[in-house]
Amino acid sequence: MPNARSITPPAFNPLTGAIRALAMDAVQKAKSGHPGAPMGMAEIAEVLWRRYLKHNPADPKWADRDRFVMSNGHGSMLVYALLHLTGYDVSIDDIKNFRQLHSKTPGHPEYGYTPGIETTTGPLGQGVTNAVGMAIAEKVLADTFNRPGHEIVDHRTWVFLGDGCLMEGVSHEACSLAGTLGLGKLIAFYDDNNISIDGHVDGWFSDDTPKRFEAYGWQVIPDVQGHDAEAIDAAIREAIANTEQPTLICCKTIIGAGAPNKQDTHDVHGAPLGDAEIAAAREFIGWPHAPFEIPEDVRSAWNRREAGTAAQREWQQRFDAYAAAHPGLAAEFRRRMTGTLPGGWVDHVENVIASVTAKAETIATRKASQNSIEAFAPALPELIGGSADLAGSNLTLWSGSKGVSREAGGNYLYYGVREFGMVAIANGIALHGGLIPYTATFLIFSDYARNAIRMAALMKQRQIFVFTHDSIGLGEDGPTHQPVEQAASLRLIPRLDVWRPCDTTETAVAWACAIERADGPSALLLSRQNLPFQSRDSAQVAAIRSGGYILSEAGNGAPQAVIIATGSEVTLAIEAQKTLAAKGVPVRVVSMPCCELFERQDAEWRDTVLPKGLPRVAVEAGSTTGWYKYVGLEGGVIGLDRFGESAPAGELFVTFGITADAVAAEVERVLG
Ligand SMILES: Cc1ncc(C[n+]2csc(CCOP(=O)(O)OP(=O)(O)O)c2C)c(N)n1
Ligand SMILES: [Mg+2]
Repeated sequence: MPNARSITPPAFNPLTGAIRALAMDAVQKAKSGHPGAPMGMAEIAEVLWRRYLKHNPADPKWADRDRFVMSNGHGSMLVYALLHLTGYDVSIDDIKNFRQLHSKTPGHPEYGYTPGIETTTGPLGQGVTNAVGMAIAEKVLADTFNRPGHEIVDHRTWVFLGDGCLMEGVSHEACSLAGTLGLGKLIAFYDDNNISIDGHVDGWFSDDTPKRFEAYGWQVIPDVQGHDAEAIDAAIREAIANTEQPTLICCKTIIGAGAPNKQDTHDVHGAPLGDAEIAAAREFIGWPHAPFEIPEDVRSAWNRREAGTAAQREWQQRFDAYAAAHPGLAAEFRRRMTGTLPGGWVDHVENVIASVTAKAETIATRKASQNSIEAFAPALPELIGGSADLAGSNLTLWSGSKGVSREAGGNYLYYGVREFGMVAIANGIALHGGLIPYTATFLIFSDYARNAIRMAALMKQRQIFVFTHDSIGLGEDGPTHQPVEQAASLRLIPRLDVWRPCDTTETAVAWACAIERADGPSALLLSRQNLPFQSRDSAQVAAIRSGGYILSEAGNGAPQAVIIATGSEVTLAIEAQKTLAAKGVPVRVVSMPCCELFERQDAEWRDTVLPKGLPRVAVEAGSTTGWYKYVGLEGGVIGLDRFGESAPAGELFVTFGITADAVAAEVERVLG
């Protein structure tokens, strides 16, 4: 297809010249990286970052700053150039260290490495989805905290995205919901350069993007000349004026604009330009300075420290007036934004766990989870729930749930059937601060959300995943819905705590630990079917927080073996223990609701629970592979390494040999 795009090329100036030079020089020095997007978006970035973005480079954590997300994260050098030029703690040496070990300027923007980076981007489509979450967080917090005459939460979320983000399905999930919720303070710039890695996109991406976003209910500003500062400025003003709808500004750009021989080709997407082309570009854009040299007048024209400090001071004065009028709310806002749990939390948790334990109910752990939410949420207003259209199955609603809508805030998101979007949106909510998101679907569909789960862990975000229907125990829905490998595969994700509680008490403790865990996400794998309550003394209840503990010691002498079990299979382990006891074989039962937490305990605890040299058998209705690290090759594992079947649950456990008798027989086999 011929390229029928008519684009006004940039009128080069020193402000955008600085961005282009830093991008091409840093990529050249690193011998890797992506100069195309930074050079193609230089004008858009200059207008947004110098004229509109509300931020203070001197305080990147200012609560009411605008959030900026570079969803096309491969263009990281654009953000690093902007952070450096506007005065964040990103030095020219940091820019020279682009893509080097432990630098502040990693290959893709990484949350926690660089001041001013709001989220980790690179996995295309997720940045804009995080941004939707940030805009939702702003809306919800504004609804909670603002009072007449006191708009203390009032900021925008800005996004850069490219063809790749729009091709990724998750952008549909998120932008569709953003339209429904009317997120008027969300403004995205589409870098419409007609290029992705394989070349001109006409052969694989011919959507009518403006129509697509109009259909979502967005305001779309089409055909903006992306190298014309005044056209961009006018589009931004139009976007800001519309407070009822999110806005997509479609900017026609030339990838790599400024590289005279390579611009507008996929060659500039992700490779250094080379010395000759860089020299030609310097000439072309009128940038005579040496690599990494920024003239003082350019530097000061970019610097935003003074303006940012003044903007923050103005906000602080308004916040002080708010605090005088509403001291309780102001204190609560500060608490929420620092992520501190409310006063009295520890006692509250203890009371909840004591009362759950006293009730000793035999119910499904998904129901126990709902009871936990019901018990914890009133004390924890930052909890914001949601499910991907399975509220009635995941049991994520509680009596105080209020749905977030176009008209109002709330504490519950009806995410619709959008698992990946849900978890990535919730990452944005967590990153924004002030809220703790929990999200839910069937465990089997955690695979749909998987990369966003991984991103939560990578970014150390507090998010709680409620994954119900955790095994063949769900029964009749059959193998499409029965998880087999999901528990094991979630345990492979570094820094993700995976809980599979066996009863009401373990479920309440799992919820408490997940809420208290400020530096990473937790997944709660919960049963559809009822599970018997296990009785414990108070030391055992306390030991649940160790991730693995002795639930039932051998009653008839020193244990000859240990059975390790999780979730619904704990009861099989207890039955097997009785069977073996009757045969004169004393065994210990260890409940292991959270392997990751168990592994964070000291060696003494681990050796006490799982003494060296004692034969072990593990039982879990799922993939056996991971359990061999606990039982060793001489140990035994009762599990499931094939797909399930559609049938009543009880029949399935028997058919697949996941029974108390099978566990007992396996112990006898292991003991020889
Ligand atoms: C989910 C995901 N798939 C693949 C990639 C690899 N990748 C990085 S950039 C890119 C092409 C992006 O095209 P576009 O967004 O148009 O960026 P441009 O080339 O215009 O800068 C791809 C496929 C990725 N980063 N994330
Ligand atoms: Mg592109």
